[in-house]
Amino acid sequence: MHRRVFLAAVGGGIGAGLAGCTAIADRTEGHDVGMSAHAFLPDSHTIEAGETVVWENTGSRAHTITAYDGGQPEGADYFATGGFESEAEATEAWHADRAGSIYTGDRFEHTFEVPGTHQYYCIPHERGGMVGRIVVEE
Ligand SMILES: [Cu+2]
Repeated sequence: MHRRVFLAAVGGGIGAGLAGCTAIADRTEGHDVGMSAHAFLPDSHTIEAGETVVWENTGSRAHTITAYDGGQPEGADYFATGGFESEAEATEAWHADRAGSIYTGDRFEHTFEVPGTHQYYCIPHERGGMVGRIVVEE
């Protein structure tokens, strides 16, 4: 029964590595930002306001996508894997039990409504330079 519901929900998804993320089942063209061992690929990605960015962990290590509290335009929604509502909440949860980690093939998406530069990082690999930004144009 449960399986049947799941299959119905992803019916149009044509097996594009969508495990655990049925919300983007209709998106078949792939991700916008991938990940290597310690980098977002690309580290800067430009979209227009109202567009959705899809990240996919295309590397072999676990990563996070964690917005910098102070690195968002005024009025922008906070975003982070794990659904946390602030950078402090995200980092505390990650240090406690690695909450917010995404693994190989996992995806995360966020819709950006506010123009400006949105800066984010990967908690375990920030020191190695794993930082990125989404530039949202009007
Ligand atoms: Cu990482």
